[in-house]
Amino acid sequence: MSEQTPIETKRATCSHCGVCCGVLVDVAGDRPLAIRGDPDHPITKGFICKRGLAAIEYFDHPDRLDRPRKRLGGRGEGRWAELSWDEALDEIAERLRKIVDSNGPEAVAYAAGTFHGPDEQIGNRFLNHLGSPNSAGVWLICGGPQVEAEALTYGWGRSQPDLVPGTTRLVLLWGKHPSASSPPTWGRVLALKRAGAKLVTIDPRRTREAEASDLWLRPRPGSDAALALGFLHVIMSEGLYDREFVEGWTVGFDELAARVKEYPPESVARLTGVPVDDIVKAARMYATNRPAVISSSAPVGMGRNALNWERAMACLIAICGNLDVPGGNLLVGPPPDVLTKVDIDDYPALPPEQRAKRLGVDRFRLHNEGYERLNSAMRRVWSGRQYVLRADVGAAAHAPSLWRAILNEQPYPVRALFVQHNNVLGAYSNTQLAYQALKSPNLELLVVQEQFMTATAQLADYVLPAAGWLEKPFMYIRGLNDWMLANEQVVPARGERRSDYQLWADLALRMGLGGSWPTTLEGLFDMMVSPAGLSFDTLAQRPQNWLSYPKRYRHHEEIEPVGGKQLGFGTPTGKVELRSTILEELGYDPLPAFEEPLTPEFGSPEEYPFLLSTGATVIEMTHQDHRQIPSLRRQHPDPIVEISQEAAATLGIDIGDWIWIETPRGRVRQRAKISEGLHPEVVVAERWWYPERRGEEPELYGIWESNINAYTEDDPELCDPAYGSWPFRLGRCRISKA
Ligand SMILES: Nc1nc2c(c(=O)[nH]1)N[C@H]1C(S)=C(S)[C@@H](COP(=O)(O)OP(=O)(O)OC[C@H]3O[C@@H](n4cnc5c(=O)[nH]c(N)nc54)[C@H](O)[C@@H]3O)O[C@H]1N2
Ligand SMILES: Nc1nc2c(c(=O)[nH]1)N[C@H]1C(S)=C(S)[C@@H](COP(=O)(O)OP(=O)(O)OC[C@H]3O[C@@H](n4cnc5c(=O)[nH]c(N)nc54)[C@H](O)[C@@H]3O)O[C@H]1N2
Ligand code: SF4
Ligand SMILES: [Mo]
Repeated sequence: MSEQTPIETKRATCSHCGVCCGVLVDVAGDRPLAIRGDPDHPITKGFICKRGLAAIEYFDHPDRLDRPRKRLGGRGEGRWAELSWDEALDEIAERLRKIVDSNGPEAVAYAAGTFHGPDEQIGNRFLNHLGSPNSAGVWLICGGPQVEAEALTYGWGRSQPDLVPGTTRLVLLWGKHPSASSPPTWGRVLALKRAGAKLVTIDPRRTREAEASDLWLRPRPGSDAALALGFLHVIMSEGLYDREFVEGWTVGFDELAARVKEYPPESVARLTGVPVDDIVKAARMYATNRPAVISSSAPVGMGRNALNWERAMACLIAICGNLDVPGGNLLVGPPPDVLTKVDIDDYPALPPEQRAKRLGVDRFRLHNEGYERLNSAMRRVWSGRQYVLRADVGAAAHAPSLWRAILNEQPYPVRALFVQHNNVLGAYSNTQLAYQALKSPNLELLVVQEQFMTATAQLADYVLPAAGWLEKPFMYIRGLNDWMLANEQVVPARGERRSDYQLWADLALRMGLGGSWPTTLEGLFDMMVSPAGLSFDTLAQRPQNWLSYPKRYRHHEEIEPVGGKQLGFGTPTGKVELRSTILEELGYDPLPAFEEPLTPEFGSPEEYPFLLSTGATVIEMTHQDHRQIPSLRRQHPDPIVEISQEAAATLGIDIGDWIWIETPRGRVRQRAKISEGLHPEVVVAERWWYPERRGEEPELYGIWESNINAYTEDDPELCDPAYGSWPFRLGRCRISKA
């Protein structure tokens, strides 16, 4: 950079996590110099966290991938040849064509992680046009169960906490840790509290949220569905629900009332470990302090009870009159005049006979038939718009079934896997099985697009360098937000880094796929905003670079333009379905219940006395990302396992001791943190890898040494029976000093 290069300040959107904070970046030529929060951003109003502040360190990191590479030796040997993008794309397209010709398009699968930029999971568009139903990924254990449960119950997407100071009277944080996972939201919760709202937290750990609460419940991990049914029991038997709403707008109330009779507080106390008085008190507080908001975790309570918990919570919100009211849980839909991520994914392009081949749907039927039924019900309230529920949520391939299909070639061979923004060997459960699948000769082609070498990338045939969010334009319309925002890229992509979208556009061209494939991400964004008479540039450059839509409440009371009837809900009955028609039609229990989440064949309490929870968010890292960023790593140098004071005393463990955490599948080492107030039966371990170690086999950055996900369960028996979420946060373990 020359002395004279002028410094310009550019607006951008941090995409290190889904909070999407607005930031200002000082730039000289093609170099970002400094970053800070943007006080004029409509939502985050100047907030920036440690990871956002470290974004330039991330951009400049010497280990960032800058050139495509191709494997020379065996998978994991670490011998690579660099090649150009064109060479890599030509070769990949050639191999892909052969695979599709011999095995059909379903032999091509895709695994993508959580939000890391505006083109997240954009490969879905390619798969739909290729004819493959096998887009897997993390949604089934991230926000998926909540979105699905609310869609089944309300016919609407995921409800948004409408935190309104002076209006909202209670906030219930249920397995939610916003002080780390969404600090701007935590700020709003604290402001509400100052304005007089009550705060209730339900978490096995004594978090900051728990400490700030008027009431903290400390359930055993995995028992939340029982707790929610216990709340329903109290509220229904004491008549604390909203009679008018229940009578006018719900179906299945009597059946639900009969079901929750099986969950009196005394039984629920035994199942959850929460005292009877606290169960009753929390239920009464939630029902009587209206309007109240429930903000629940994306990734809690998975496995057999994923939908049970989310459905029970959806019923609670509805019967207490907190649904779609000011200060409650608000229903929001896609902006009316632009195309969203859902439209761009283009699910209708996937032929019905291919949808039926999706891996896992023989068992987890919501992901095929259920999705079609949801769509036909929901489109009525969505002005005929198709598939407003994201297909990667509602019609996803089941990742544990994908690994098994690769290994067993059943029900058919899977020959190619594309991975984007997803460190497979750390993200899923039982990742030793995922590892075997990625190493299997049955998998002829493994392509990983990444920013850094990871254990997953080490096993790839091609590793392609990914541009980060400073290097690509931003425009994000999840589909269920009431606003959207656009900004230009801050700096040109360094080296040969490219956006995730670019890979698919270039491959689509080579494969001669249908659909429109603009050559750049900006071009794709133009396509999305053109119905509003806008172009990406005009929106990104104007002083107010966002579109927002006025909040609407009580959508169900609106009058339909044709017929003059009230709109109702987007379910088959047009009402809030406490008893789900779609679950019943598919042969599942139509009412929420509680199932024992674990059975002794997956670890007996005698041999494995602790309940294992994994991976609550920490502010200095996003999942497995940021381990290599020095300023952040210094604050969290080692994998941390939280144990209770009681367990530490019994086992003679001190703060900072390395301890073994052992499940029936194997053991990992992490450093003990004595977590004051943690449920004494509970151990909370992390996912971890060591970017500073050797990447080649057998080390693979120490992925087997400290990554708890290597040894958790993903057996289909333990997954949600209808939706497929695996029990990634729940197992049994024993611990000892290492
Ligand atoms: N035990 C346990 N397991 C869990 C969880 C848990 O709490 N406990 N949480 C689950 C949840 S909710 C989620 S969402 C998943 C997350 O799991 P993943 O989606 O795998 O998340 P990350 O580890 O954040 O990111 C994966 C990789 O994306 C790369 N990356 C970052 N930005 C980009 C980009 O723009 N393009 C490309 N191509 N690559 C990029 C990073 O370098 C990183 O290696 O993990 C799940 N797994
Ligand atoms: N800093 C940071 N922010 C992030 C992310 C990140 O990795 N780092 N990831 C992003 C993503 S993809 C997601 S999905 C969200 C996740 O963020 P959140 O939805 O807030 O979820 P977590 O922090 O994973 O877990 C919340 C709490 O659940 C508790 N918990 C664990 N098991 C149980 C249980 O069985 N019952 C109950 N009631 N509580 C339980 C944990 O102790 C933890 O405090 O955060 C997003 N934001
Ligand atoms: S990483 Fe931090 S600054 Fe970036 S979007 Fe998430 S919360 Fe905001
Ligand atoms: Mo997530």
